Amino acid sequence: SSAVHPFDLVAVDGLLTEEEREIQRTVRALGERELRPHVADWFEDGAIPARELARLLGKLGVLGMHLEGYGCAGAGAVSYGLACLELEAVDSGLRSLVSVQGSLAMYAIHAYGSEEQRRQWLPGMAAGEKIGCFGLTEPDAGSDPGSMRTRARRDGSDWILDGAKMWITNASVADVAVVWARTDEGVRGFVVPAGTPGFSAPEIRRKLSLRASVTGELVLDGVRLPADAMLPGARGLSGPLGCLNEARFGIVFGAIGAARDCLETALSYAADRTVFGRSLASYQLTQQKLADMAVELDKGMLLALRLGRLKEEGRLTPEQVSVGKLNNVREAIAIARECRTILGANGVTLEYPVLRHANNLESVLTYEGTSEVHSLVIGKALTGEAAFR
Ligand code: TGC
Ligand code: FAD
Repeated sequence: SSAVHPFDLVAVDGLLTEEEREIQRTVRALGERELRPHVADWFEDGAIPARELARLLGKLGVLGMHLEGYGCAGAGAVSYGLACLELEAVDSGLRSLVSVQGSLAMYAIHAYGSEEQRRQWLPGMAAGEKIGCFGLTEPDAGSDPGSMRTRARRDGSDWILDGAKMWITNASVADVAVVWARTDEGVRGFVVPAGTPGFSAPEIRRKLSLRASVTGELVLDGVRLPADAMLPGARGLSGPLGCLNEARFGIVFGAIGAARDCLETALSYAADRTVFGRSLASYQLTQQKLADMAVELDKGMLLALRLGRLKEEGRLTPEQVSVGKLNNVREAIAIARECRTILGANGVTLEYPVLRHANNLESVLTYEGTSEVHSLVIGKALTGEAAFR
């Protein structure tokens, strides 16, 4: 037929280099071949083969792919974003695995770690042999990480950590946790190997969202660490928040992947489905939904690419990342829900990806800064007034 892909409406491809298109094609092909056939089962079972997946993604080269050295690919920001987009087109849980590994755990060690810490952890994490997690949120401190209670105190030259982290992606499968704790000198980061006495990571079950992703708690009960477990380069809340900028950037692209997958599914379903004697796609009401969704998808993609180019120029600000995260996740979840209506009853099953994406996006709306937090960041930028507290 003469139908065009939504991205072709604004010729998105013309904004990508040949190398970027190649990376996107490679990740998409791997996703279709190795991940999509299993993802509904992983979601339904609430379990993923995390180690195998980490190795597969490590071979693909997407773990810490935007970092330099230590076995990392050193790719550009847009290439990294496109990899996130293609993984999240399969499932937000897979993009989460990559975000937490590369943009949070590895980035923290890369940006703030000592040379020894980088050499010890990064090559294995880039290869997917070692899994990392990032513990900032606590049971009583999510949007306001400054109110964290987890504490690290000195005992001679050692550190002793006490506290609890909650809602931590990859917690129970991690080999290493980057844990943020309050100290006499402000918030500091610690590299905690999973086997350390006093450290445990029970899994959180019964999620209705992001079921193809491992989530857990981190319990720190008198965890003794040597002096060199602390990340020397991070002081204060700007340490963890600096990592969040990286992961949020990946989500700006990733959310577009989930939305694209929903819209592609709805377009093909509407073309094939006959209602009242004609194709569902031929009705004006359906076309209005499809047109509105395609317009929002394209606007979100253009925004992601603009932020990607700014990041490549080293000019991307946290407020700009908030604009992208707020808009693209909010529009992606709206698209997923609208696509669900087009699929009728078929939309509520795991035979189609749309409600799985919509459910996943509930987590994406909340983690990495809720939509309300990003609204307030933008509000502060616009008015100069901080309204967080
Ligand atoms: P505020 O006083 O504004 O700032 C404290 C210090 O931090 C600096 N800062 C930043 N630095 C880098 N990047 C940013 N985006 C930054 N935002 C602030 C700031 O300059 C200051 O530095 P300094 O040197 O003066 O001390 O902080 P606040 O306490 O008022 O809070 C601001 C707020 C609410 C925006 C912030 O706390 C926030 O972003 N809250 C949301 C927390 C969040 O996003 N948590 C996510 C946890 S990780 C996660 O969800 C992983 S899921 C991943 C997956 O599975 O894919
Ligand atoms: P709260 O902060 O209690 O917020 C509750 C509601 O209040 C929200 O709607 C919020 O927007 C609103 N609110 C908060 N402050 C204000 C305000 N000032 N004005 C108006 N409204 C406000 N964290 C990690 O550290 N590492 C991880 O790997 C990780 N993975 C996650 C995986 C999943 C599946 C999920 C669901 C969460 C994960 N998180 C992780 C935690 C996530 O970052 C937090 O859930 C998030 O930051 C929000 O914190 P909270 O849940 O405590 O909600």
